[in-house]
Amino acid sequence: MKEQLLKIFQDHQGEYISGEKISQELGCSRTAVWKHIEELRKNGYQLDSAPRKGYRMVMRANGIHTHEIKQYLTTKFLGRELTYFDATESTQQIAHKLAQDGAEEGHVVVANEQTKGKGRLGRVWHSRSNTSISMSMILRPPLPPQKTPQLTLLAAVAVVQAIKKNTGLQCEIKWPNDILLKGKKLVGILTEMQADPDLVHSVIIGIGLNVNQTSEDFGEDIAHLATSLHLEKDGASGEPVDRARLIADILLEFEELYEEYLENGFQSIRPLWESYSISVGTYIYARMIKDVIYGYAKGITDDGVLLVEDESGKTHHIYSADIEI
Ligand code: BT5
Repeated sequence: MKEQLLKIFQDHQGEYISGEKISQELGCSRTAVWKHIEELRKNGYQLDSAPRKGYRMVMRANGIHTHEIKQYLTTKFLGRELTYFDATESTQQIAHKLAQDGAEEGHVVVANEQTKGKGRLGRVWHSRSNTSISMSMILRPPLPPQKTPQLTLLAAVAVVQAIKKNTGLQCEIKWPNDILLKGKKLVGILTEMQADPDLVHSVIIGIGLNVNQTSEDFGEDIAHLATSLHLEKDGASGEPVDRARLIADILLEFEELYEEYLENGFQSIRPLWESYSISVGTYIYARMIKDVIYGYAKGITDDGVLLVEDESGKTHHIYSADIEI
């Protein structure tokens, strides 16, 4: 109901709509309309009411509750089942549990704040309340385990395209899981799976995105390396970016790429990924747990493995590393 009500206000931006018209469109009583309006106000929406005119939305709340995302959602299956938290330790943790309990492909977990967000290798991911996006998608692809790193690359392409559509900003992908804007980290992607040696049960793709943070919102440890869409858009002077719309667009972009990928394989996605990548065609340091390789990044294989040629001409297959350019 709240989702439909938000849609009505969206279709009549800035205009008054009478309580009667709303009750007709929603098929409920005037009292029920009033109750829903009060709930929206509690969620942070500013709604004017005027005698004989009705209600008018003055300010959106920029929330990411299920109904706020669903008002924009146009996917077939991805995000149709959504679990939302005001705050949770990690959406990744919740998604793993849901997947174990049999959640279907396409179920998405979203949080307004994470208190124990995870990066790779036990690192921390900071997700502040009200300003960031933290979400985990549950997939059940018919793939062998070694192919699943490709899904990180798909997710990166989806996020870059959705950001471009929503803000006009062009981001860059740093293999394997970072998205940068003007050289600073904007997005981190964490792909994990539940699998037997030759069978994938589920893949959980976690996406952490800095949306409306100001510089003061980043702690000392990441202030020098992190940025947000708000900081880079219109010199931080513009309206906050609508997080719900951005989530809906990321899900749509990902769903389209995923369907294309399952049908035609990675070769149809690769040109897109390469066009946004800054880690290919240049000299890099690849830092692994025990080793560092310096060399020319020649490209990625169809399995998403980075190929680096060192100074002796030997080509290394890099499965996971931190890249410095
Ligand atoms: C990542 O790890 O970049 C993957 C981050 C995935 C986060 C999502 S949020 C939804 C889901 N639920 C979770 O609990 N996790 C996923 P990695 O490549 O290891 O990078 C981690 C490093 O990024 C940290 O060591 C910091 O240096 C830096 N960092 C942490 N928070 C950041 C932020 N908000 N913005 C930019 N950089 C950050």
